[in-house]
Amino acid sequence: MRTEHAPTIQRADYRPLAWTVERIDLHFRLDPTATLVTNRMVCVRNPDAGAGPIRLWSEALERLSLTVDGKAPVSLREADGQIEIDADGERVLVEVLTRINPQANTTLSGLYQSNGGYFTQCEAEGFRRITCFPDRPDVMARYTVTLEAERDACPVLLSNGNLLEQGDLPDGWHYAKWEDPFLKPSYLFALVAARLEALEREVTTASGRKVLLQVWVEARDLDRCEHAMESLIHSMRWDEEAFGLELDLDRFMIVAVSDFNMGAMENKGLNIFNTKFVLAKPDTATDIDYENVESVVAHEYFHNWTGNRVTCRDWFQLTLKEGLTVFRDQQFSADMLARAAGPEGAASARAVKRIDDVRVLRAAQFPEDGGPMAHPIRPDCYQEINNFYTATVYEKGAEVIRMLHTLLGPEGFRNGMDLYFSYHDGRAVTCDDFVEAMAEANGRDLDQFMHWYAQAGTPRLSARASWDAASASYTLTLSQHTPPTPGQPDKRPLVIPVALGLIGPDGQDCPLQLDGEASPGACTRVLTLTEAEQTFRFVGLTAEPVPSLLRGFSAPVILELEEDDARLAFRMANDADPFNRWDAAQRYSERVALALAAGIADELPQAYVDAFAALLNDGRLDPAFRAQALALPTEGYLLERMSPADPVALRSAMVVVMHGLGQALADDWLGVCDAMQVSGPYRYHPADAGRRALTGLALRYLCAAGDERGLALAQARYEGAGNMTERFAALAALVQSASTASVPALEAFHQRYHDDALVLDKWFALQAGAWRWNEAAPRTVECVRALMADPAFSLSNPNKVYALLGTFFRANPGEFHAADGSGHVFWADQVIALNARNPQVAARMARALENWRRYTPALQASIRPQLERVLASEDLSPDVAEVIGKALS
Ligand code: 0A1
Ligand code: ZN
Repeated sequence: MRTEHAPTIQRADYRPLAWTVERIDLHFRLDPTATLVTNRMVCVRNPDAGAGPIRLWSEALERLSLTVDGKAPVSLREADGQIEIDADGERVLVEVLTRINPQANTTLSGLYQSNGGYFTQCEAEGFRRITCFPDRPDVMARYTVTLEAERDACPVLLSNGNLLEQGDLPDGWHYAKWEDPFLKPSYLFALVAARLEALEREVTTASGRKVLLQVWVEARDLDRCEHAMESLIHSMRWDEEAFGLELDLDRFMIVAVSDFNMGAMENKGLNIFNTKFVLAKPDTATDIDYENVESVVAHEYFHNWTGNRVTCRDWFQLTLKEGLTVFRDQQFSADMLARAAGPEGAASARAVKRIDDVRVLRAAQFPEDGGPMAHPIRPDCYQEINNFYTATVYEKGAEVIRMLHTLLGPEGFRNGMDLYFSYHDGRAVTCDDFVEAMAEANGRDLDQFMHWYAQAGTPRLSARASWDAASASYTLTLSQHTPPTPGQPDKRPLVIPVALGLIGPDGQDCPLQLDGEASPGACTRVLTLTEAEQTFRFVGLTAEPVPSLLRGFSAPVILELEEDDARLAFRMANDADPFNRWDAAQRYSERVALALAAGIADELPQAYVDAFAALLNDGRLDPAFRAQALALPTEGYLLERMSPADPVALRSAMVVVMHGLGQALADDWLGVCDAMQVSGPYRYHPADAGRRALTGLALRYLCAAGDERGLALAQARYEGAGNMTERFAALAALVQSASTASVPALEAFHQRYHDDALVLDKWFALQAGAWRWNEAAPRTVECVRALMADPAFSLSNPNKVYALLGTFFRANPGEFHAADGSGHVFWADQVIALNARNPQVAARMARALENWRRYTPALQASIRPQLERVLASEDLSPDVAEVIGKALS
């Protein structure tokens, strides 16, 4: 474990290293407890830096020897995981021999074992746990790697790039030698040595090169790789067409591993994936799993250009690769959905994807931006970089790129990308370099836009409007304000693209004409707000319109607009922008749920039920869109809108809403279940997925309402399901009801999938997320505790922890925050237990309570001692210490 008091690292302190590495030759003799790593690296003076020693980082390494040009170094200093070596001349050969223990490495960072195989994870700072190295992304070197292992245990030996040679060694061992022709930073190094088999495909790139694609998995999973392979091929084609970017290697490999901290990792030519984002077959994966596999495969593949060919100068620039790559994978998924939907359905399909993305942003990033961990997409400081793989860096970062795309237009954006690659291919650069390329390619000044990189907090956008009947003009005043965040009391105005439409009383969009313009133009246009407040006057209207602001969610802001029930219902029915139509429904639900939670209302307004009924029964609307529009906002988002946040009161309100909509519209929901049946064998297709999603939602409402017909239908659908999507939706509906029918269904499900780890994750998550519909039922925390004793559960497997504990802490606030404080005590116990094994996973769980000061005084009083207990616990990792320290500060 590293030192408890991690120093804070400042972005402003960046300095180039005096010595970098030109070439590195690595040799591994793989052994479960005593792997020998020989590192021969050619260190060269950095012409961009002043004089200084060679600096190497080292963590959890047993160093057996270190020489410089074959001799013991004249002067070597070592402190806090850093080694400084004085060296003469321009170029020296540094050789380091280290011994490591992959079996004992429970952090899953560096070299570790999983199911008897060897895997690596080096981003962000795992390479220093393999060998001593200047482990920073601005050190780009050429790698050759030799792997030696016992052939029986590890018949497959993989590393980055091209296979140079392989063969037998004495005593049942064998070896393989790999060479990566591209310069890369150490965080993109990877090796895999395991008993795996591959699904292979040979494809031809746009320029006519033949390349080999492989998906490596355990033999029993070979029948679950086809979708990942197809997703990879689609991603390759898309990047060629959308950005003119081609695969640059002769071979591209994806490897699945069941113990992995994150989703996947873009190591050069050797992507390593959490099995959750590779494996899919109809009997075990839901439509959402299929969708996730496609987008994660795409995300990692797209990193090959945005991240690998052009990488980050330092970790503060993480959003340079992550925000951009998330934006790219979002665009890819939207294009794939639109293509499948055909010309008629394309717009709705794109909106469905946009809604998904914004739902994630609101549920995960908005709370982060309003809490003690709030940081700009390019942070100014951190204690532990692993804590900064956040929704802000990823999802808000993608929104910032999307705004550039909106402001510059698709062609301008593409020109900017082309210029970015032409300037920076093969280099480690900054976010400024990216935005400068965008500015230069478009002849634009983007200085003010850069504030998006520097300011934390979710901006509030508000609008005032006035209608002047005499001149038939509509004046809209938009203003912006970003609340203070830790360390940033004052904020400057941002560049905010506001896509807007005006809806006439007949429900039709009005062509827009600003005062001073000769004629009316399109019905949706983008206004660019750059000041704290700006006024726009629209003319040529015949009646007072209803504004539809921020269409397509054109900026990651909170729109503060007073809209009464009637106006929300009107926009739910008429807004031509499907995103805003969905958003109107979300806002309406928010109003209703928060009024119930506050005790201002005790039942659902009839107009609300009618507005939902109208959407539900509008057969012209795409089922996938209806499923989105009829789903309630997440509790996480609603708690953010509640002050003080009272998760238990909110839960009671949500029960009333689910029950009320389920009961009032029971016949309609049943009708939907009937009308939306999908015939034929399962295929992952958005049209079928939309019908299944709407059916699943219908079953949830019906079961929440305790409707007998709905419960019987869910049971029948569970038993007759021909695929996991339908089976799981029916099971989820039963679990989210007061009915005892869920008990045998959960048992049957467990029996059927008892040896399938990924499916069992669903089973754990479902129970951890269960609401308590019945006062007599045990508290969910007791179920979670009992499930931890299940032989399939393990605190050492991140997927299990995320499924059971993560779901309980993050997706079940009504139970987690039960008034007796049992959830909070349990949380502290688990964070402490995880801290000793896997600090990254522990820190993620720890973050579940960071926004504790937003809760009611009673909850705060229950949470504080638990935060303090964790902070006082022994051997606290810097990861957890940073989270808890900030929460308590
Ligand atoms: N770069 C990967 C995510 C990733 C980040 C850190 C990891 O270990 C600490 C692992 C993976 C991505 O964006 O997909
Ligand atoms: Zn990424």
